[in-house]
Amino acid sequence: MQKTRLTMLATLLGLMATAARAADVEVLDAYVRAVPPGAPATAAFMQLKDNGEDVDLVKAHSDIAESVELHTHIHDGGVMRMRPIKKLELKKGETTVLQPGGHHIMMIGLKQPLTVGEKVDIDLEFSDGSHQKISAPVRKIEMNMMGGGHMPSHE
Ligand SMILES: [Cu+2]
Repeated sequence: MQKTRLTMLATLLGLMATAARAADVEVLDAYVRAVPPGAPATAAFMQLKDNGEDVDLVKAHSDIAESVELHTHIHDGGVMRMRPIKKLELKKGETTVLQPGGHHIMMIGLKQPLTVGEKVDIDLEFSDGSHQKISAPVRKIEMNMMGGGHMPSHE
């Protein structure tokens, strides 16, 4: 390939990045928890690596659920409870982990059964208005890590 071409491309990309300033978030190891048929809700987990400036994850959308919320867990008198959060702050250069027992994307009112291995489309919306579409496979999660194996409850 010609060097001038590469230089031009690099310049162009540089200009675009400066102009748009869209969130530069790398989504790693995304997956959706497999749930039994008829289960009312599930959750999506992933790692969000912020390669750009500080930005917040403010919303998530998916066609498989009636509503999608950002949640976190808190300890409340020895009980783990889920709480909706308005945003998930991502820091420049850092990786924020969404995992069982921690931050997660809650999908409430499932419209269809989830089959292990099936891909679920999720649209992530950031505080700068940009969106990122991801495709997360449905995966079985062993729930014994939380001691007792019961699902954390909403209040
Ligand atoms: Cu939740």
